[in-house]
Amino acid sequence: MAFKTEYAKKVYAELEAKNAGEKEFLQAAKEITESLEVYIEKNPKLQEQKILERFLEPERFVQFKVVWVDDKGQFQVNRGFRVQYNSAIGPYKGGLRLHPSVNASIIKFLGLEQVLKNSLTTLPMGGGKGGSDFDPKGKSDMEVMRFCQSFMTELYRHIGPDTDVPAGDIGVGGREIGYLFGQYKRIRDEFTGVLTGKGLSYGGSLARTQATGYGLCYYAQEALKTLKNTSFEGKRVVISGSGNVAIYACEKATQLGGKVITLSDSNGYVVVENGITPEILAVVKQIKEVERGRIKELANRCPGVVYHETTATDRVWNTKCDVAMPCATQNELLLKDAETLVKNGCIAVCEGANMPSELEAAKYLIKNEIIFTPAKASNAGGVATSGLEMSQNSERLSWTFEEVDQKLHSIMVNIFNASYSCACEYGSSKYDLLTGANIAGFKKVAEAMVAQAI
Ligand code: NDP
Ligand code: 2IT
Repeated sequence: MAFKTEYAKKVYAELEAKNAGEKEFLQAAKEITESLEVYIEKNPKLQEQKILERFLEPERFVQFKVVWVDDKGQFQVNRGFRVQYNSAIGPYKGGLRLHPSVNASIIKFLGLEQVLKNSLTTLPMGGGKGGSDFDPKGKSDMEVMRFCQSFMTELYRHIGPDTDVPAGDIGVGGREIGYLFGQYKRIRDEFTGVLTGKGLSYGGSLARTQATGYGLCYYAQEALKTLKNTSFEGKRVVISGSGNVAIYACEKATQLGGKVITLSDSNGYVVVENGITPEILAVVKQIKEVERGRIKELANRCPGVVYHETTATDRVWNTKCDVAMPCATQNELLLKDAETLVKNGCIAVCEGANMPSELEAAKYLIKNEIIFTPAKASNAGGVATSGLEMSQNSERLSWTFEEVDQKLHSIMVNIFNASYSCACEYGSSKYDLLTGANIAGFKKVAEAMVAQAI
């Protein structure tokens, strides 16, 4: 175990015993605890206040049954979750994930990450996360609608515009948010900003769809400039995933002069040696957003696209690149992938997904002075723009795309500066944005928790 202080060691051991077997949750908690102990050591009052014990325990965790009827008239049963992790600095805020792998461990890891991420945005949002093990793949629109309505029939009692504001995540986009919002409104008889990522005709914000991917590139741009005195111009960029985050990261990286070579899904990846042009990306959007198809299909529709089935050895990270952007899911970039990337000359790994790199991979990259932008900082643009959607809903106005995009840009620059400055003060080196982001996010939450005795 890499803990330096007895305090952190003890708190983590207790957490491990209480949450036995929750692999992803313990992974996130360990990473965060390792970072925070440096800060707590310098602020011993926080230890007297038992701040780590208080911070790591979620305020509330609900699990519920979701019963719905499929197109064949058969009952189906899924499990729904919401963790309301921390409300010290604002109402709980965070997405809903629909994926068969969803369980308590995954929801708690995402909720814990969200607390620090939301603090980094500087907007008044606490952290929460939710979802279900429902698999939207292969389901009809009507099945998704019936599932969402049933899910909200339980969730509505736990949320509200000043209590807890969910949004999208894996498997939850505009369609699902519409069905969820409609059901909440029917039950509560109120039209409020209870969800973000809404459609533009009923209170959604311009640029929310693009925000996570664009924000990731804005953050990466600052990191490239500050740490390596360079930019996206002419860089080979390897992106994993082909969902919301991956598509808009690809769009912005290309606009900033990069050449995006790959996209992927859970079956395989496409390589486009000459770079994914706006025309090719339009086909990707058609396949993924409209047809809900597989990335493999791109090879049938565009020349110059080669499809690879992903295996233990044939991995998207084997593609030679300058910048790697994991934008699919947790633990998709392993230590061996980090080693391959470094060997092939990669200078930056910028996380779009939540916790896409296993901890050993992140440490290896930082030690080798590769730019490593941790998810909770570099993918905060999505939730930041959700925060801007909440502001627009509160004042019953909507801002232009340019206004929102410009605010997003300045938030991402601020997040970079805050995490970089804490990396320089507390980290193992100026490349240690992981420690930097954890401490920068934690400071405000800890101060508010102490003040409120929560
Ligand atoms: P989408 O559902 O739009 O896309 C998810 C993508 O990741 C798909 O290409 C999917 O492929 C792939 N994927 C999912 N699970 C796996 C898996 N187990 N192995 C390999 N690939 C997988 O989700 P988003 O783009 O919204 O989310 C992607 C990541 O970004 C997640 O980690 C999410 O938490 C994070 N994130 C999202 C934000 C947002 O605003 N949407 C904000 C901040 C972070 P397949 O179709 O084969 O499943
Ligand atoms: O992980 C995340 O930050 C998100 N899925 C976005 C959450 C939000 O409330 O917009």
